[in-house]
Amino acid sequence: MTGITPSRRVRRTHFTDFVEAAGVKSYTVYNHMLLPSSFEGIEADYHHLKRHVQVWDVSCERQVQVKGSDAMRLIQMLTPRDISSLSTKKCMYIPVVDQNGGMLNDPVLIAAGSDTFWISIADSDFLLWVLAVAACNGLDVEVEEPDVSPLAVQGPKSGLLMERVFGARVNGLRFFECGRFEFHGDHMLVSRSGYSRQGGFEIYLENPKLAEPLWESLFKMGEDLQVRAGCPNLIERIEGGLLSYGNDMTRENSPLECGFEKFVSESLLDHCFGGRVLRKELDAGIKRKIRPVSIEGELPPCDRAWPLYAKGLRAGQVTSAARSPDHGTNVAIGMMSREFWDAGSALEVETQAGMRRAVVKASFWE
Ligand code: THG
Repeated sequence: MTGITPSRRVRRTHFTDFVEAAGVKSYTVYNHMLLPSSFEGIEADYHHLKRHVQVWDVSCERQVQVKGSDAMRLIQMLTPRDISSLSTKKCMYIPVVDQNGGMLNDPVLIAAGSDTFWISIADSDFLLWVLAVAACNGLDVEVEEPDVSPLAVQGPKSGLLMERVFGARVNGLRFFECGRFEFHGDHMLVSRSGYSRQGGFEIYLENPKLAEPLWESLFKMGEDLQVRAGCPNLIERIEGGLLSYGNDMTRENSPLECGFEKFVSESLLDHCFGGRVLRKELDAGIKRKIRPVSIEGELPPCDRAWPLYAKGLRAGQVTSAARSPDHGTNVAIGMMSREFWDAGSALEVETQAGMRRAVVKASFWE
C-alpha cells in the first residue's frame, strides 16, 4: 500500500496544516478522517513518547453528541456499563453493544453540559446507530456530530506542559477526570485521558479559531521539554494492552471476550441492547478472551488476522503485533479460546511471511 489519495471524503482536521509542517510521514484513516501514524518513524516516536511529551492530532476521535431530556436514557440503552455516576467532572470508558451482544464501538463518554453528552468514538460509523435508536424509540434527543476536535498531550512530561498552558489546576485532574480550563478567553474541556500508558490529557477544541494558538502555545511552552508532534503509537499501545476497535475486536466479539467484564453491570442486562445475550454468555462461561502474546522472529505488518495454533489445533488469532525495542520481543494481542488462554501456552502463529513461535503471557507489558 502506498499514499492516501486526498479527497473531501478523507477529511482533513483543524490541525492538519500544523501536522504537515511538523513533518508527518504517514497517515491512516479513522472515522473518515486523517490520523497521523508516524513522524520520525514508529520506533523513534515510541522512545520519544516514553521519555518526553507529544502533541497528537486525534480529531478523528469524533464526538457523537446526544442532547436533550432523554439523552442519559438513550445512552444507557447503548451500553451495559452503569453510567449513573457520570458527571461534568468524570468521564467514562464504555463498551457499546448491538442487539446480538456484539461490540459496536468502545468510546469515552463525556458530559459536556447538563443535558449534552459526547460519545468520543473509535473507528466505526456509530452516529448512524445512535440516530436510528433515537428515531425508533421516539426519544426527546438531538443526535449529531459537532465540530469538536480532540488534541491529545501525552507522555511523562505532559503534566508539566499542560500546567504552563492551562494553569496549575489542570495538573490536579486524576485519571478520567475532566473540567473546563481557560485558554484565550475560552473555557476548553480538558480530560486526563488518552490512548497511551504514558499519562496525558485530551483537549476538546470547539472553536476552530483557537486551533493555531493552542498548537503554538503547546510547542512554545514545551520547547525545553522537547515537545514534538506525535500520534498513537502501535508498539506502545500493544505493550499497554490498549485495544483497537476494528483490529482487536469487531462486532464478532462481545465485551466479555474483550475483557470488559468490569463494565458489564448485571442489573442493566434486561434493559440495554444485547443484555440478554451477555447474560447467557456469562451463564455458559466466556469461550474466548483477549490475551497478551509474545512472538519470536521477524514479523511482517499485522494487516490481517493471523491464525494461532497449539499442537495443530486452532487456538485463536493475533490481531495486532509489533517489535518492542524495550522488551526485546514482538508484542502482540490475540483472541484465544478458553482451552489455550493460560499463560505459558506454546503456540504457532501463521503470518503472511510464514509460521512463527509464540507464547501466551500472564500480563501486558506496560
Ligand atoms: N480518548 C478519547 N476518545 C477516544 C479514545 C481516547 N476514542 C477512540 C478510542 N480512543 C477509544 N478507545 C479507547 C480505548 C482505551 C481507552 C480509551 C479509549 C482507555 N482505557 C483505559 C484502560 O484500558 O485502562 C481506562 C479504562 C477504565 O476506565 O478503566 O483509556 O483515547 N477521548
